[in-house]
Amino acid sequence: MTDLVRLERNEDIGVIVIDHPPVNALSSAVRQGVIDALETLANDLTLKAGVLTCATRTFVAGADIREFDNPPPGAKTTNDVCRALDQSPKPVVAALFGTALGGGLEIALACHARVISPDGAVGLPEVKIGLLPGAGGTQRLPRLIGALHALDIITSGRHVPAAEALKLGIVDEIGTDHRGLAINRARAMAQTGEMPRVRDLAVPEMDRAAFDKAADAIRKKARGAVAPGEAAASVARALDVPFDDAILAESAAFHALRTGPQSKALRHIFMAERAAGKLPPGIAADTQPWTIRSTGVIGGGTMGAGIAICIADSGLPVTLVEVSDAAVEGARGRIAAVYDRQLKQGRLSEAEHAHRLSRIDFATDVKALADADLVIEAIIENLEAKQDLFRRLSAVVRRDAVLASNTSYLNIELLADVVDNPERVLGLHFFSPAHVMRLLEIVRPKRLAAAGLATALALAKRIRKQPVIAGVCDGFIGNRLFAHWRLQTDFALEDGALPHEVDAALEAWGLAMGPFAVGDLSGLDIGWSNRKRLAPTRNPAARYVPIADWICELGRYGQKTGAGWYLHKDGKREIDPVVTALVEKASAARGITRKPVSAERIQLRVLAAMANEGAKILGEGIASRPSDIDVTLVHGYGFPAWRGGPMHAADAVGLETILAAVRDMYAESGPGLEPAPLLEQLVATGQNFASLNR
Ligand code: T1G
Repeated sequence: MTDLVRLERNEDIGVIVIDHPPVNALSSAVRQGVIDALETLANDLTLKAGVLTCATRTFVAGADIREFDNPPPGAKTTNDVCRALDQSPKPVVAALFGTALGGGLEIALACHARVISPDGAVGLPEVKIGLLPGAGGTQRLPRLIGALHALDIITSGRHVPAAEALKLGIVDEIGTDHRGLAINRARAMAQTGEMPRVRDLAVPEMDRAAFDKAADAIRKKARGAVAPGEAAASVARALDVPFDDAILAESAAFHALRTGPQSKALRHIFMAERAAGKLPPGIAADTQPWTIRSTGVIGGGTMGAGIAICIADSGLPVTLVEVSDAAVEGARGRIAAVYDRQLKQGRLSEAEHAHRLSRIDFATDVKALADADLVIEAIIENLEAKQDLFRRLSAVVRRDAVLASNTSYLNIELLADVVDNPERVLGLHFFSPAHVMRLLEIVRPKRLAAAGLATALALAKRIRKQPVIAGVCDGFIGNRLFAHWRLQTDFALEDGALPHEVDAALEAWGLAMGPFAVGDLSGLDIGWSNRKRLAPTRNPAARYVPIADWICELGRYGQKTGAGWYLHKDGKREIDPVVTALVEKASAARGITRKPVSAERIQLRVLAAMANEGAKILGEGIASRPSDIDVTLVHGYGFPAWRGGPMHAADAVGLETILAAVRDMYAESGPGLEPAPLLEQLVATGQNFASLNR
């Protein structure tokens, strides 16, 4: 045994305890320790049975992701642990709690029974990091709960709460004293001699056509991600391939995915998410956050209502302030509609529905926030209005109350200027719908106290948001990159592509929906204002000032006719010939000879524009590391996670190629698209963005 795994004794039961904080990840040393403990259990005549459990806060949360790039040579695998359990001469019962995930659930499935604590959950989330369960999960789970349920759990990667796990048959019992229950169950099994092995069970009969249909739907929904389809194929093998052969095929598929680009990208995002949630270099890692007990939100429109819901969902009380009783009723209605829908969908119980609503109070005077620890404004995107509000708040709330703005691009420094204590002013940029989108840009003005930043990170964790710290600039990180992404798609129109060709190119690249199709959701006229804002503030000589007007002409057409880029019929989109003719007419009027634009060129230029702007953001100190930019685009803008974000994807293409594309774009489109000095420096020194992630 290693010091990460110990064998405790409870009379005639050997309790194997894994103790590898923080999540008991199955590292090579832990796997070896469990195998050694099972051997001791098998050879100790005073022990009649075993229990497998963990110390600290959770049962094993999976194999150790940090080992995947360089697996220790000759180390025992998780499959070896499962084989040792299969070969155990004595029953072993798993005592689950916290989140028993991935390899953790797989070793539990190789045990002879499983008990779980009431607040525990199980899952096989490997697809979320571009893998499939590689230690028998695709073979044992179908044998326990049927192939269709197993297919859903394995290809969605979702967590299964204890009650559902019991109902499905993944676990045998639920109990607060999960370890005591497991000991009793192990002792009883030793006495009766029963020790069923999941591998020996037959997969329950089911409708194969239904399974195949579900598997096909999963492949279609994966939008370019390969792991879900591979996982489905492995589950299918449980239906008609002998167990040991299917295990070999599962292992082969696992290793092919582990060494492939998509899993590397998804593991990069997994680690990047956690890095982004930490205080940046230069601030003491143990900086304590201020205490947040009560909060206020000002403005009950779509954003303000969504932010209030986030806060209430986290268990904190929130007072939403609007300008009038009528506006309060509007906000109340927006909030109730969200919770009523969740109740109807079965996502909330009646009691929880009432609880959450009870946490939200309403007022029409900011004086109601006098005791709030944190106030977030979500009023009109107008600097003067926000400054006026901050002046009034400064006179009402406590001097140490955090004042945050949800602005999506205004200069937070100018808000800090007007309050009595600028150290507690920052930006909390939520993404619409605020109660759904995970990204939260924490915008850090120069005078923000370290504890203020720590407070924002702690709040993000509490309201289950993915934080990214951004410096103050026009558009912070996400909107700044997005503006350049959209500029390239408009340039593609001018060069000769049609809207549906641009959408098709980017959807083939992994986007859920192309930019013009997205535009149709909000209406042609929306969003052009963002483009117009970008163009004149940069350089009137640049090419994109005229195109901003050109695109706005189309926007006005959309406004007038209510048309979109597409005709939408029965949930399908078709090209609108009127709009296509408009695009061609606008080009002709500008004397542009349109020529076909390849999907590859559209994809490369969109990526290159984002990577170049990302390099400028890094050079200006707006983002601490390239992986923060990756997390922003993945969680806020639908960038395909299996490409790892724009900076990781640019590394994968090669920065020389990226820089060459940037230089071409600059030559064609002028100021604002200059190659970033950092990008040129990385190419000149043979480095990449990954070398800057620390
Ligand atoms: N390996 C290594 N480190 C891990 C880890 C893992 N599997 N999971 C978490 N950590 C680290 C994480 O990096 C962070 O470190 C700390 O633990 C707290 O994590 C064979 C091959 C368990 C729900 O995909 O979903 O098993 O930043 O901040 O919010 O078929 O972590 O403190 O240094 O996320 O409370 C499958 C991934 C692996 C689960 C806890 N398992 N982890 O969430 O804490 S593949 C997973 C999570 C596998 C088998 C295959 C979450 C969590 P640091 P945290 P949390």
